Amino acid sequence: MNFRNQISVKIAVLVFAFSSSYAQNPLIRNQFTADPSARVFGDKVYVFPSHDILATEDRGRLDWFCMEDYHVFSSENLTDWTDHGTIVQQNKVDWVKPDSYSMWAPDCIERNGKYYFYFPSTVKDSFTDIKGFTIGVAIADKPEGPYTTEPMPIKNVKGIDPNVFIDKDGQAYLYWSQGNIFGAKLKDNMLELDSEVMTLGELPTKGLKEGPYVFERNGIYYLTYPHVENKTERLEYAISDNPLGPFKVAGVIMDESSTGCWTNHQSIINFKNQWYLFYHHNDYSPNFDKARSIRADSLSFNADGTIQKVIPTLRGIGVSKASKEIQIDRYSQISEKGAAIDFIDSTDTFKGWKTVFSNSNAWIKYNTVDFGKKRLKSVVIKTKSENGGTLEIRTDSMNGTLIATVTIPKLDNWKELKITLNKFKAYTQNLIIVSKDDSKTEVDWIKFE
Ligand code: FUB
Repeated sequence: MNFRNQISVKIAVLVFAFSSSYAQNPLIRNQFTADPSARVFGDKVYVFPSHDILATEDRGRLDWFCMEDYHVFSSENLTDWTDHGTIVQQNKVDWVKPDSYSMWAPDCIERNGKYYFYFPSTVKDSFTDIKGFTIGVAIADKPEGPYTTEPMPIKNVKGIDPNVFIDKDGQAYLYWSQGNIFGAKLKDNMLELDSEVMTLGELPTKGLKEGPYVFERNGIYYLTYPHVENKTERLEYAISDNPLGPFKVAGVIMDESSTGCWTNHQSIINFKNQWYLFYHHNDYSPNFDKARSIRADSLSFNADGTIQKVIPTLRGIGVSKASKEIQIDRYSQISEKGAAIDFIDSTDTFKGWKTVFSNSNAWIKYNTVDFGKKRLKSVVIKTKSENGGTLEIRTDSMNGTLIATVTIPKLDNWKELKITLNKFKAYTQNLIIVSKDDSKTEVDWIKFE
């Protein structure tokens, strides 16, 4: 490769590695992601998800999960996520069957300044006495890598969905699943089991259980897991006063998906004194639920330590900056009639969504927008309209302060219109966009300048 080519490859890698997406739900906007394992390392949240891709005739198994690598993402503010690129690939791990496309749900944990990334995959034929799924480890000095994979998987582990928990006394535990949920102590080297494998058998006996994720709060050990109680997975939890149980089933964290996504998969973190649930849904692939996208919503505890059910939202978490494009289709609330969400281009769902207003007084509410304190003078709205229309932008409620009235001419194609603000309201505001006529008017995003 000549010098010029080397430079352009380096630039391409840099652009890719630091590409950001501006998130509500789903968090990642340019690729499928699933099974999020979120971790707080230093002052950032890192998410280690699975990476769904679509199978083809010569890649994976059609109509099934297809995963060949892992990326890691990080954020300081839960709004802007940085993709640090690929950290582990199936064809670069000694023990992984390279055409298995089975790099399922992973986890990562820090110990003594090293980052241990645990991932399941299908082991090469006659590589160990285990057939099918087992679990391996890759180690790095920084959460974003580079990771070096161990040549052999962890001995005596058969299954998927690894999760590692380190207790206050320094003892580490590995959990995984294969129909049931299993757990064992890990040695200090984080690479070998240090106890018998236990089946955590106090969980529901009927219906698949997988995806364990354990955390501790106020002396209570929470074992969270997706479980098929009815038709699809819902997120449940059990509690104990010991990391390996016995556990007592304690409740549901998130109900089954209302649109039928068969899997869900969770992790729970506390970041800057707020608890968050990370999970997934097939937002970008409504007709195929093996191509999923990670999401996050806030989570709260009752005084007795039980978990309040989390209702999935599109708005998700994080503060949106008024000066960046605000995707109001990731709404906090929407009127019952006259406002709907649709893909901008159903043949390329990663182009995202739009809001479609079709009735007078239809509205959409978008919470937690930071206007800062420096006066912003105008609003820019990317819109189109069949016959022309009027939208009001208010803060707080339908009767809140009217900050702009946007008169939109008939527009067959998307156009960015800029309108002077009537009023400026500083700091954090909730926005309400209200249609003032019955014409079909569409909005891609709005921002303030
Ligand atoms: O992503 C593949 C599998 O789907 C995961 O390992 C399970 O937890 C389920 O989410």
